[in-house]
Amino acid sequence: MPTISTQPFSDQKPGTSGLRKSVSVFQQPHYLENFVQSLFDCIENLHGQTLVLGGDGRYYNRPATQIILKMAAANGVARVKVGQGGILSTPAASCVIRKCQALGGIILSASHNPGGPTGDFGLKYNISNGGPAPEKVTDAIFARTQTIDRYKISDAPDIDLDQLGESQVDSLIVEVIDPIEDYAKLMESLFDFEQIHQLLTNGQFRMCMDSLHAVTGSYAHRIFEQRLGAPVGTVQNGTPLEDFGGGHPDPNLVYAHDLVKVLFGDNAPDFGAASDGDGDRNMILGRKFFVTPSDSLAVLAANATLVPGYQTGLAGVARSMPTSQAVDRVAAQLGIHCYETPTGWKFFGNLLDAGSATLCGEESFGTGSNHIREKDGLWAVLFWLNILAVKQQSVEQIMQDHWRLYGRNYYSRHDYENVNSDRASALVVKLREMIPTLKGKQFGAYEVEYSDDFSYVDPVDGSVSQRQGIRIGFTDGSRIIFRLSGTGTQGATLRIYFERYEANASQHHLDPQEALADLIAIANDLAQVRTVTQMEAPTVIT
Ligand code: VG1
Ligand code: CO
Repeated sequence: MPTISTQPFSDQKPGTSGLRKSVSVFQQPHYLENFVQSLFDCIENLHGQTLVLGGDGRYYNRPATQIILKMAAANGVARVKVGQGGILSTPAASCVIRKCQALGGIILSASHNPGGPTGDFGLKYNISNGGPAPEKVTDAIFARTQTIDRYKISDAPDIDLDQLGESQVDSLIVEVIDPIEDYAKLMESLFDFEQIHQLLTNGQFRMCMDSLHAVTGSYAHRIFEQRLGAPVGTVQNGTPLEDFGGGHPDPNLVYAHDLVKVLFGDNAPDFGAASDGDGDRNMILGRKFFVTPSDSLAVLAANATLVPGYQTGLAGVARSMPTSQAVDRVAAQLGIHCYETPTGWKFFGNLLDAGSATLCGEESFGTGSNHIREKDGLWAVLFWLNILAVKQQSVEQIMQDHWRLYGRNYYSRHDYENVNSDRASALVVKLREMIPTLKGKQFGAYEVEYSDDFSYVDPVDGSVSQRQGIRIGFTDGSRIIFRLSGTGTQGATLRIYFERYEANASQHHLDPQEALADLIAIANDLAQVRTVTQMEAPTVIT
């Protein structure tokens, strides 16, 4: 079996969600191979095991799949289940890993980052629970990439990824599977498909699903149009493309502009949704109405018992630290615990495995549950449809009622993309220095109650993750949070998160940017954001 000698690349440290780099970086000789061999070297008892493999279909998905299959063969893996065409959405991969009790899986995706020859590519390893590898695993892989000097790869020919069924690369059995079937069955076991079918075919309710030319196109066609009977055309931008049609496959008000045009236009449908490159994010819209991801998580938690898969109630909920505290209020009402974790889905895995949390969410358009170990875009859309089918109310009505009951957590995130990395790091250092001086300080109507750099102790395994974002909390519960992105591939992305609680129902109709204007000004002032970023305004506001 050919063993190829190689030299380390210094930049193979996985970020918030796997290793993400531009395609041209991944295409360098030995780059992908080094990382995959480092991963294989870190997996105990790889020999004779089953792995799952698939990606979001972006440019370089197919060649990377062939390389990984040949390396799996050379490293003694017994069986790889690979999605047809090399495709598996991230949630579907998690579903398959769990269902076939695989040792783990490799997901090829840079998620919401643009694709194509000049876009990004990525690789993520998921462990046997179906979830992203925890930090101790990714740290070990990175350490291995720094000393690697050889990798093993079979010289067998490429296999046919389009033909369902089994074939062989040397002694490795490659099983090409339908990427949708197991996932669709799982969805059917959680939601009331009959009731959703009635809603979608009653002649009154209309929905629009925008797959942004990314991986959920085929999943959405099969589930919404074929299984649930929604009219053909319900799914738009539903043909997966290697470059996502040149767009950002990121479901927010900026990048999902086609959907926004439909839902905020004349004769708008009742419900709109979009998902990202690899299908784990979701955006929910009503007619001329946007649901923030943080509010969406709170609504799902408050209404979970209306849905068959969650009718016995929730064990607990979890949210990433920058996600708004809307779900905390629901948890308090339900008498269940709300966990606060660092950004990144990998931190939810232990809580889900331990049965401590049932629903999880992030402000970055990620929502999910214990049905798999990844966030799940179409799952969130089906969850909303199930609630709408039971309640027979509009999205806006459900949200207004929710705010009346719990109060509204005004929320927004401002991103400054492609900032000079040194300047961005300097900003964080300066804020860290400021932390001890802030408590008790008054900024207009706001008084600082606490300030820290968020640190998390995993309640299950005791592992500690430090420096996860600078928090400034005010006495009225408002928060400003600063952190640098761990998924970008160009310069640094500064994210600033704003949150303010409003109990008074007569104040629930404001534009979030207005409602948060004072906090936005405080953040600018404290961190000198404009000067540091040399930008007048954020590049993306969500
Ligand atoms: C971003 C989001 C985070 C999410 C991660 C992966 O990370 O903020 O909440 O888990 O992307 O999502 P960062 O480090 O750039 O803020 V995905 O759908 O890109 O896998
Ligand atoms: Co994603």
